[in-house]
Amino acid sequence: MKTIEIREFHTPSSGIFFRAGRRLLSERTPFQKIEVYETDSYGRVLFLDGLVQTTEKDEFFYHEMLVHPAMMAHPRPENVLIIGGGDGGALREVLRYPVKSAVLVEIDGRVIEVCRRWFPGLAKSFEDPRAEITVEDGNRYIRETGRRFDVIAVDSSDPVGPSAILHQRSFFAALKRCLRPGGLIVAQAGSPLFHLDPLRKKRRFLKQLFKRALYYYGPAPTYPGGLWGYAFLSDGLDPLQTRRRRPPKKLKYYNIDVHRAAFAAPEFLKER
Ligand code: AG3
Repeated sequence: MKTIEIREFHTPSSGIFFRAGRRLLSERTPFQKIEVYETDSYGRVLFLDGLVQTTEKDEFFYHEMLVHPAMMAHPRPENVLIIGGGDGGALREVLRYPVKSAVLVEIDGRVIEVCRRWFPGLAKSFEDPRAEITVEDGNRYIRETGRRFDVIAVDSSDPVGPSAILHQRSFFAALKRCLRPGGLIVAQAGSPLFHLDPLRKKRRFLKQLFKRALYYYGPAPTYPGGLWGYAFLSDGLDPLQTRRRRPPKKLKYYNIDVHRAAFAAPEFLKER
């Protein structure tokens, strides 16, 4: 059988490769290049501009860890906003809670359509009546909307291309204004192994903007370094305060013990 080999370089001399049986889709949109491959080991894999965004096999680590620490830390998350996340995975996790609405703002409508077709396990969340899908520039949306949210999750890609702005100070300052009192923000924050400098820089401005700017970590087998960082931002809520509430059923990674452990700083990341 003919196979295709696809790779993402994480550094000039290392990265990840997949042998794919089939290329299911490759297309250029006004924003980026979208590709979907069928692989034996990871199932379907979604690439944006050559960077692995999600795979059927390991997406649960990232989507559960992006969403549940925030949803569990907030006492009553009713209105949720997701910036990016056009594959629907973060939305699926948010909708496991009894929220009133979950607004997803994705810049590239084609990502949503492609994932509806090729990643039904993620994109089924789009059919939920509580989901409101908006195809728009997230950075513009947060500056123009009058809506306010209890939890905001930033499910961006790397700080290049259309996602670059979603890693900047001005974006987080504007995002903060979209919070209801007591609200909180989580954002994917890159690889602590390979993106430590930008992580440090970001932490500096986040600490100026929020009373609490914490990092937590979780596995991400197909992302650079295999360990992923997330920022937890609030003006009050402490993610480590124990709650009686139970997490949703049938998760694959997250639980209360994982939650606590995720906020522990690994030795190599402890601040000098
Ligand atoms: N968002 C984070 C993707 C980062 C991947 N980076 C990389 N492969 N270099 C993922 C979106 C999934 N909802």
